[in-house]
Amino acid sequence: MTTLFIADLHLDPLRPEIQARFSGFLQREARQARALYILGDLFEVWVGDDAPLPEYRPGMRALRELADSGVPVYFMHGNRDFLIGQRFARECGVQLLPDPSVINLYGEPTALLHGDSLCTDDREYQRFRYWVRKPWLQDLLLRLPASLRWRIGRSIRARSQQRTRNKPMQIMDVNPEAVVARFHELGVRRMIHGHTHRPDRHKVELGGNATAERIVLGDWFEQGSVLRVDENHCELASFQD
Ligand SMILES: [Mn+2]
Repeated sequence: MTTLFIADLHLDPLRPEIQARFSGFLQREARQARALYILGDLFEVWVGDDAPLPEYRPGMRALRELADSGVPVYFMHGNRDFLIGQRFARECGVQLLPDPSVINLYGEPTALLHGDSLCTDDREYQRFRYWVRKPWLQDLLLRLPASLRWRIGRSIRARSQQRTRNKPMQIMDVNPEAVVARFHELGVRRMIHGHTHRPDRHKVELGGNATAERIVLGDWFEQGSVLRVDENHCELASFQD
């Protein structure tokens, strides 16, 4: 049986076609899977488990149905939906995974990350990440009225879109030294992440004669993107509905 990895769907009321693609994926391919891992940025904006947009509900229901059908579903925070918490996990039947996590994937220790922690050249973003990942700051945010949180969430998104447009592509990608350091730190030879929206499989030199593989999942803006892994195969694929 196949284990599936997806990331960066960026579900948003403005893009109903992604919602449809996601529901179809959960109702068909994912039903046959051994497990599904969602490596962050499932939602474009998430301001707290008490205040999902009504448009997010069908996706949440489809996740719950998948989990109820017996497929384990794991969720890791992205930089957009880092405020997802235990209530969401309970409601959708998913298990929250810390970033990074190392899993045993058919005998191969494999690191899972959202990927933003590897983009160390983007100092401005790393400062932002440092603060918003603080539990005390998140608690504080979650105590604000939901309407205010939505205002903050939307303005952060608008600012980040504006900054992203002005940044060189290189700065937005992973830093090669940060990648090698993370491989050593986690003691693995395979890493799977999303975030950069540059689906690819990279061979990484770890020094000595050691090599590793870094697999980058794609976003779902124009198509679905999924990594399928079983005992013998590892396939990074995109699909239309
Ligand atoms: Mn991201």
